[in-house]
Amino acid sequence: MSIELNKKINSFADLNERERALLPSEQDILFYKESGWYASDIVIPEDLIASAIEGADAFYRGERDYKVANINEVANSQSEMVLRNNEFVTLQKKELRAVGFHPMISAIAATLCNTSEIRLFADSLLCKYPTKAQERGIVGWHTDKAYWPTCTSDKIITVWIPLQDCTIDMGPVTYIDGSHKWKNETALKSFYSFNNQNLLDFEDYLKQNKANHKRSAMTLKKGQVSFHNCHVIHCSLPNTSQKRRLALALHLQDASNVYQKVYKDNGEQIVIGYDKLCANDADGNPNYKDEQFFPLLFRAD
Ligand SMILES: O=C(O)CCC(=O)C(=O)O
Ligand SMILES: [Fe+2]
Repeated sequence: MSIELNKKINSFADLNERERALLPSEQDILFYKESGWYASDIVIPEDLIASAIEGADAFYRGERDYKVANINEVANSQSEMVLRNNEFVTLQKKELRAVGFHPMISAIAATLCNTSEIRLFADSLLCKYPTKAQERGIVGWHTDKAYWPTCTSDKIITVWIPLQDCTIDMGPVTYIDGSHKWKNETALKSFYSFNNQNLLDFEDYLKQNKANHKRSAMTLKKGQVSFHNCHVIHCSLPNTSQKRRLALALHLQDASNVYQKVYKDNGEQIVIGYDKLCANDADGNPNYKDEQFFPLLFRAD
């Protein structure tokens, strides 16, 4: 088992002509700015997805291709709970890395964020099994940035890669269009937390305050990928189909992102899980450019 990361840094030059044609157009970039999300064409080859599914199953059986030192403090579900969440899987399993670090993923992210660099921040392998009577497997309304107050950048982007066709009954990720523009509305913040299984209070708020909002469910075909800005409010509903819904989510930093010290109202410093994993910089603060956990994936040379 190797502890070496694949050090290949992709760039636009790694895309073939067909792939370049699938990059977001000027109009797509405008759409992303306005709506806060973008769904790509089919950009991940079918064989890579088939192999990622095998890689996910092997990961669940406990197999690893790369060893990551001190990997604790991150979600690592051991059982077939209705919503299974395992983090930093691209650093541990080669087939999941092949999809997550695919040059098209970083190239689209860099194009949408208008950034010169894309660096990993985190990833999650999310398996949503069909709903059981007691457990419904909801991801409650949230913004991803709410988990990372220690990040300076408002451009961090999440990539959601379903590993099969995702139909509406499978509980695809669902965005509120344009909700990244609500980021300074403090009244909203109390509603969302990652495993908030109660979607109703926020629904009431929306009814009263955002009557005209539009929701977009990412019912994507296998190989399509959706991208959302870290301030976009989103959730996912129960999987009422008969099949499991497997998705790889990647959280990517743009070039500007660095660590910042932040404090709770009571003065206590906020420390997120990743701060305890990564190396420190010269000032003793978490280094969000740590090559082990936050490798550089793309440079827009
Ligand atoms: O896969 C899901 O249901 C939710 C994923 C999510 O919240 C994200 O990708 O940011
Ligand atoms: Fe999310």
